[in-house]
Amino acid sequence: MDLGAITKYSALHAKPNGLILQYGTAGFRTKAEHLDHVMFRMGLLAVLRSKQTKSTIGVMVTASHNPEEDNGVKLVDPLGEMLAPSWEEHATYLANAEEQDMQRVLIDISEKEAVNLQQDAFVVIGRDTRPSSEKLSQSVIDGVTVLGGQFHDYGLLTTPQLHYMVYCRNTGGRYGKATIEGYYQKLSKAFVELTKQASCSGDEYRSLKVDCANGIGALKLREMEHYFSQGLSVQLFNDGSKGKLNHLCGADFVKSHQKPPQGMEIKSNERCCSFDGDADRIVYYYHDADGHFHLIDGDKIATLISSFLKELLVEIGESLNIGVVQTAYANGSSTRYLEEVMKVPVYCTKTGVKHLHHKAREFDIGVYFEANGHGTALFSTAVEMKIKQSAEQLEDKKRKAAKMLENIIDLFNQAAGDAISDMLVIEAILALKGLTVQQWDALYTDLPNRQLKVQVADRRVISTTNAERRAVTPPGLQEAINDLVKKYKLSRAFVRPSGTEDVVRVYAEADSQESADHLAHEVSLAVFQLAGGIGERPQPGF
Ligand code: 16G
Ligand code: MG
Repeated sequence: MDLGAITKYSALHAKPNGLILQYGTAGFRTKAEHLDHVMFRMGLLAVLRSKQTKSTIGVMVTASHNPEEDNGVKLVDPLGEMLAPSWEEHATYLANAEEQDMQRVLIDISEKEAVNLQQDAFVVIGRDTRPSSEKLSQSVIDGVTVLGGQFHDYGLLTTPQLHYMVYCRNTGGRYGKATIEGYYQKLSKAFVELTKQASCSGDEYRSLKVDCANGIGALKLREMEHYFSQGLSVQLFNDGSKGKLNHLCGADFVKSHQKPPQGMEIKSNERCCSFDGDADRIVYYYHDADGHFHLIDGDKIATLISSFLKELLVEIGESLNIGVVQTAYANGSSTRYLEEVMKVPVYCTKTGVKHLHHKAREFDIGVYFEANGHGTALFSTAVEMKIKQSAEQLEDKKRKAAKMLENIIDLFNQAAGDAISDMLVIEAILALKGLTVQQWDALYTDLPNRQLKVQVADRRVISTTNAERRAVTPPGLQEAINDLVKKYKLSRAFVRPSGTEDVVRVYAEADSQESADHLAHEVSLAVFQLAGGIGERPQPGF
């Protein structure tokens, strides 16, 4: 390590005094103007991680669904996964170090992790379309270079595309080619082959309106469109040509406001979907003939996908273990449908993609989705081999199912939840099964639910257990929630400190919207009283 050079360059990316940031569920995220030093330092850290793992590490510059003025950064581990927990701590430590402590902190991390500083390092970088992203990714590159790391700057990419690149590079090209072309070709080939097998290819199954949140998804989908146009025609809205990123549009807006994005005209029963600002989330929706809006969220996406996979396995005659992973936010109806009707085991983890991803790895086939639309399906290597063999050996009908499964495996981004890949999987399944969007929606009816936020002095006073479904502290809170829940039918409620905002989140569901709203309000009051609420007491009405 050339410590002199590090000190010199670090001063050019100086940390604002007193600023403390934490590497959270989504990396670092805050106003873009506060992030220059964090980017430089994450460039340094990526080099150390690369040396330690002897693998390519990714750095993605994005703040996903946050407003355009924000930005953020996430490191991607060798298999396309989120950064290991101990390195998240190093990231926080390094990002908050004062200038004069930089050398010591770097040495400290290197020693703790037994990093061989002589080892080569390689880092790949991607960024979203925010005005601040280009300059910030340059600061990452400065960090990489000053520690002697090699790099490849992919420029504009969706977050899942960067995960894909990292995964390809670390698996010697077996997973795919680590180029944008490679990504387009791999997914499109699988999609086109799959949809060729669909018997009903009427027009109603083959066009889709996509709200791109005025983000990177628009650019990438436009580039990719002609690769899969045989199987699907997409019409892009909020493509960034005029609107602001994530403003009144995108998956987060549609899911949390339960209404369509601005800038998209929807005729009744037309199939529509929204991506978020970095295209790792997707939700579907439509208007029925009476003009009512229907949201099809991550839970229903998981249901469609896992049911289809299960059907294919039955057809092939393989008894592989398949599991669905959700969080506490999953609608109770979805969990019941999966367990009781589909007979698929369901598991619950804490909020945050890394927890779901990790759990899903335990199964031959693990399908994971957060209700907000983050998710994918993971297939173990053994399953992939078995399916490929079956596709060669089995007789007619079974072979067809095995072929489909083989293409589906190729179509899912195994490195991360990916709006583009998920969209193509969903479109293929709908075409193969001849399902309309209404038929898909009718698999089960969501229980009415409500989410609220409560301001408290220190949200860390709330701790939870049982995958965030029970509050352990402050004392008395869980008992209060239990008593409130008893007052309503089919009800459930939980609270948790947000990992991305300074608030406590409240979730409630019940047999009617009125009951869900009441329950959520009453739970908010309990949080306010027992967990040190600040500002105005929560008011009823939404
Ligand atoms: C982050 C997580 C997302 C989670 C959300 C919860 C990733 C890539 N993103 O955006 O999975 O749903 O945080 O936010 O892990 P909250 O803690 O504020 O409710
Ligand atoms: Mg995102």
